Amino acid sequence: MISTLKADITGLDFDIIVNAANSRLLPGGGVCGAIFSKAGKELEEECQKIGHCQTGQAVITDAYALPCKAIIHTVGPIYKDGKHNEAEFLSACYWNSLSLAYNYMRMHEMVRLTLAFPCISTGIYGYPNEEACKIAISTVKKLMSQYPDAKAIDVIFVCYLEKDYMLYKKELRRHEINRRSIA
Ligand code: AR6
Repeated sequence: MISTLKADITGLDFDIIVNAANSRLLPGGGVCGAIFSKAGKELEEECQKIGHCQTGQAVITDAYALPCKAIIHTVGPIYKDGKHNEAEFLSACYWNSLSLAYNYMRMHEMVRLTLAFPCISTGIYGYPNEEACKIAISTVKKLMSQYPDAKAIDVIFVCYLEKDYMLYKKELRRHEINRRSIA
């Protein structure tokens, strides 16, 4: 199932939450800063051992003091003008995070898994919100249609801002209407 929620992602006890990280896996600001400060120093230590993550890629760590079980750190693109493969990189963030979550689910012999995404790149990295929302939803839908086993993952788009929450609700409704009209 794919859904949306307006909340602070750091307070959620879903199985995995996703961090909108930077390539050096340092605390930074935004949702990343909040995740690092609530998870505790050990998260910084684990991230420094990993060292680096390229734009569009994702890595997984323990969640330490956070209520979730694990954190996936993915590095979104810095939005320039839309002509620097920003859409491909943003889509890769969602795709690679979902793939990691799927492997985690299999490795831990879980039947289902809950995965919470923030609106990657739409804060400090400046990605236009509506476009980012469309890419996020269409990427998750595409992966699930190519790999039906991944439907065991419940994806929750966690919006901090009301405007993102409205966008996600509208876009998810649009997909639902399309699905019904195809069926
Ligand atoms: N829970 C859920 N979403 C949040 C929270 C929260 N607690 N706080 C902010 N958001 P941003 P980016 C939303 O700037 O654009 C960092 O310094 C926010 O409203 O956190 O990918 C990193 O280290 C927005 O919708 O991430 C990188 O250097 C979304 O999270 C850089 O910023 C993403 O905003 C990454 O920039």
